[in-house]
Amino acid sequence: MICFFLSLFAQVFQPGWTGVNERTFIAIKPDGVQRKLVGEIVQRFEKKGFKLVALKLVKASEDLLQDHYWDLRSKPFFRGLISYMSSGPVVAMVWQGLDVVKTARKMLGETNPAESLPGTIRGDYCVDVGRNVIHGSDSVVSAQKEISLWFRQKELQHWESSSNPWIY
Ligand code: DAT
Ligand code: MG
Repeated sequence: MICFFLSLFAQVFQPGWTGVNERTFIAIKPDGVQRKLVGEIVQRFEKKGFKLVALKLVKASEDLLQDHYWDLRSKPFFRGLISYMSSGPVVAMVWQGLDVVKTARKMLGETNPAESLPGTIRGDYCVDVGRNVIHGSDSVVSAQKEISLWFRQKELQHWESSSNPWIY
């Protein structure tokens, strides 16, 4: 048990994953791609001041999606969710910055678009919980798990953003 908490602590507080180096996994779902929302959504994260670390257009396998949504496997909507998420390409991304996990969730809005405020992505661009256009990690631990599921280490770019001194 102690080992588990030590390894969890080490995972969450490893130097590359906190403060301005915090990372989150964001995916524009197949409906977001079909509805031509990719540019608009990427722009929101860029303009906010977060740094793009990885981006790819992928058709996710059912195996990957089952791992990704493992916590929801007993929900009645699970099959529908997997089939919707595998129905077309998804834009998978990693964004980095101070408090990016929490802030990105605010930018997304609530799970149900009807409860999402105007100004949020789900509040502005969708109406149905089953077609809510975007995914964002709900914690730093989930972000680490999701980034490692969707990306290989070498796909994560290390680069200095020239706007850093104007953001921090
Ligand atoms: P979120 O995507 O806000 O983290 P979640 O992790 O609870 O929400 O659920 C994952 C996705 O599953 C969600 O984005 C849309 C779908 N979903 C959740 N609740 C649903 C419901 N009641 N009916 C249909 N789909 C649902
Ligand atoms: Mg979730």
